Order: sequence, then structure tokens, then C-alpha cells
Amino acid sequence: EAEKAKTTAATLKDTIGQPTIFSKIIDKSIPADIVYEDDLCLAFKDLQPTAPVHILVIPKKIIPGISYADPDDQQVLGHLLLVAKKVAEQQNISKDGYRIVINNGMHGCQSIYHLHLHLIGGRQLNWPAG
Ligand code: D5M
Repeated sequence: EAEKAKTTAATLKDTIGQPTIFSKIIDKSIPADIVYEDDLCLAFKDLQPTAPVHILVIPKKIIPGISYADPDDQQVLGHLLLVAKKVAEQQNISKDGYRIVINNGMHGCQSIYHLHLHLIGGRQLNWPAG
């Protein structure tokens, strides 16, 4: 187990900051169901939705995760939240409510190391999260 964790940590160290599948969505070399785009960010439908509305909002800049954000990222981070709010309105889930989630690192179940906000709604969600 300890060896496995060490290998995972080493692999992660080599891949952090490298382009991920989300870079290919940003440069349009792979398709995605894009619902919003501007100079700083992109929002598209999650391939494995956990609710009727499940959209990812990502910065175009590679920030591997929220734990890698620095003070220079303040504006883009705020922008992502405002875009998520706007997309929620577009998707008609604003009135009934929704959830915005950022998974971070191993315990947070982050699987893609390009920062992303999950916008989830369209049904009654459960709390606390698992
Ligand atoms: O969430 C990563 C999320 O990214 C997960 O819900 C699946 C989704 N995903 C993975 N590949 C794609 C593509 N190509 N399009 C759309 N959505 C995708 P995490 O927070 O890292 O666990």
C-alpha cells in the first residue's frame, strides 16, 4: 500500500502542470458539448453526469487544481464562480438550487488535474457528500 501510494505520488508529480484531456477540449481537438465560452474559461457537459444537469466549468489557463492556485489567479477564480452561476441560470436550475463542487487531490477524488468546477442540479441532491 505504501509503495502504491509512493508510485501514485511520483506519477502525479510528473503529470502536474501537463496538458490533460481538458486542454484538448479547450483547443477543440476533441469534441465536447460546450454550453459557454469566453476568453478565460469554458463550460461543457460532463461525460458521466450524476444529475440531469452536470456541467464542468474550467479555466483556459492550466491550473492543476485549487491547491495549485496562486494569488495571481484571483480574478479567474472569481470569474469561474460567476460563470457557473450564469450557466445555472441558462440551464434553468437557478430557481430550485444547485451545487458547485471542486474536488481536490486524492482524498477529494480529483481525477483530472486541470481545475474544474462541477455545476450539478436538476434534482434534489443529498447532503452530506460521501
Ligand atoms: O471530475 C472529472 C470529471 O470529468 C468526471 O465527472 C468525468 C468528466 N470527464 C472526463 N473526461 C471528460 C470529457 N472528455 N468530457 C466531459 N467530461 C469529462 P473529477 O472532479 O476530476 O473527479
